[in-house]
Amino acid sequence: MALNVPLLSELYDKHPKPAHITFQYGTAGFRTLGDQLDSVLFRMGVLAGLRSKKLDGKTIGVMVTASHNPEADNGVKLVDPRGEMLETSWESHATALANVNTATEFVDALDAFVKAVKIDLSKPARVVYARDTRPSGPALVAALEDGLKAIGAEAHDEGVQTTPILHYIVRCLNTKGTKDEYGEPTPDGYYNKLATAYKKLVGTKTTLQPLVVDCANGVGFFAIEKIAPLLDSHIKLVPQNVAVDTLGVLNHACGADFVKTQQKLPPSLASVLKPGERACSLDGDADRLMYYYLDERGQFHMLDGDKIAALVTAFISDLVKGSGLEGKIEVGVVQTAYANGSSTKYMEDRVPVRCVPTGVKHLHHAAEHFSVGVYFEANGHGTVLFSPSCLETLRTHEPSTPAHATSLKHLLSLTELINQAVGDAVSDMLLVEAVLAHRSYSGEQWDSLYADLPNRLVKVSVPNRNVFKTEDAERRLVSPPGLQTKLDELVRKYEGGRTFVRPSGTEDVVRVYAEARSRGHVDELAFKVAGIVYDSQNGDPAKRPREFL
Ligand code: G16
Repeated sequence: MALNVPLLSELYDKHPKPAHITFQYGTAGFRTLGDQLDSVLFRMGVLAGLRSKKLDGKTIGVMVTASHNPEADNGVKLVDPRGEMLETSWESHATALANVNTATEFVDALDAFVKAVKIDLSKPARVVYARDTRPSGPALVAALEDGLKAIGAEAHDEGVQTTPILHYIVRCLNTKGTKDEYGEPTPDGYYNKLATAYKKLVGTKTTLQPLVVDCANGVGFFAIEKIAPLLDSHIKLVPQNVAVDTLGVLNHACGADFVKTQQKLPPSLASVLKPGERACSLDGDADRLMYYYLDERGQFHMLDGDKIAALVTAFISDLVKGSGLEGKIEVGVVQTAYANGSSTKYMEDRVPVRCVPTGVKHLHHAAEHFSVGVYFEANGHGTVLFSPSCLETLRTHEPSTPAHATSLKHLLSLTELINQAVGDAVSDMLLVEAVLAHRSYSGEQWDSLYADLPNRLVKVSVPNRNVFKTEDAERRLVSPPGLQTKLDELVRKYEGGRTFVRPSGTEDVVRVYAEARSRGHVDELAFKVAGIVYDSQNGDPAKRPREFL
């Protein structure tokens, strides 16, 4: 069977590539202004079909989202059969296809690709897709559908969903009828699975105070609306920032990325959250989660991905001990360079810890090496993976005491509650709430597990972020030459100082991270580093952002 060249060429011509743009499959797929992505969506439809054919007709997912980015951006990423990110080796094929300039080049590139990776075109292609609430979404989905048609894929539209629900559905569809069956492949199946596991896990524990949930004015609101009634009286969710139909407000002055980067309360919550209360923020596609609380004096305190990882790791480690499985199940943690130094120390004193480059794909794969792999990025993106052998151990273990049996039951509920496909803000939120209920922790008690080193994240715009290359899990720059030496000299002047610079894979900026013993020092360090980065690329002092001076 051959490619349908006439159909591919005809539909290709409906989706011309904008001149002078080079697309790149980045940290989480393609991301840029939504109105520039039409051609990319068409091509990713074709590629998703080919990926499915290559994997013998397994269902591939396509998510149209730009997650935490501003509303005008959009993006697309492919989801592999177990609900994980696209295999890295295919990212370069995606980039190559996104950048060809004519229908002939496109068909030739497809043909060469099909031969090179040995795709049997007679195999079926199955693709399921969804989008977030961005206004550019429907048109991009139409372009995607043309791509799916051009490759002859059997396609299913899940409409507007959170990113983790799409990942969940992909995993369910591909495991249906196998021993690894993951659940009912529908959004309702997802909500029921999580709600049931949550209620089992918290049982008769005292109900916590209502939880304020900042939905970032995005699709997360739909998920909160759906799951809240299924939780009965076990927890009351109070959704805020729910203006999903209002233009211009998605992720604007709210959401997980705002909280993490600004380290403050979304202004819209100022009149909602009272001293002593906790709240959380989702991001635009509900795959990140950030917690915070106001102390008795009304002071804001952030509980980020590192704090979530610490809370969850300690809880799971105690359950493993409590069920008599110590030595048989190893709990490990995966972090990135953004992890606060204090969190790394807290973890290393308890469990093995690995540091990997930014991007869920890196964390996910590293976490698979542990029986229970807890992975969280400081930005609130993460989950906990239970290995197949760990699941087997949990299912077959004979507890020798009632206390062992209770801990084992809780561990089994956790395997149902925690999304095994990808980081998931709603699943993670219920996980945190369950642990808080078990521990009887307030936000303040949770926060006291360790004290964060003051830190700051700064974005620097440069003409070409691709000149920045890193090594050592992104902790050191190898290019531009000489820059790392300057950073080393600078950071030595700050007690407890640490800094690194890396190009973002989702925004057209270079990110600067810094931490030090005091707030004053860390701000100074971060802005000095940002200034050095800016000067190394722009050379126009007149345009230097004021805060870098
Ligand atoms: C995506 C990735 C995350 C990553 C984040 C920022 O998150 O899935 O793993 O931490 O981008 O990446 P970068 O610093 O390279 O821009 P999201 O929530 O935007 O999909």
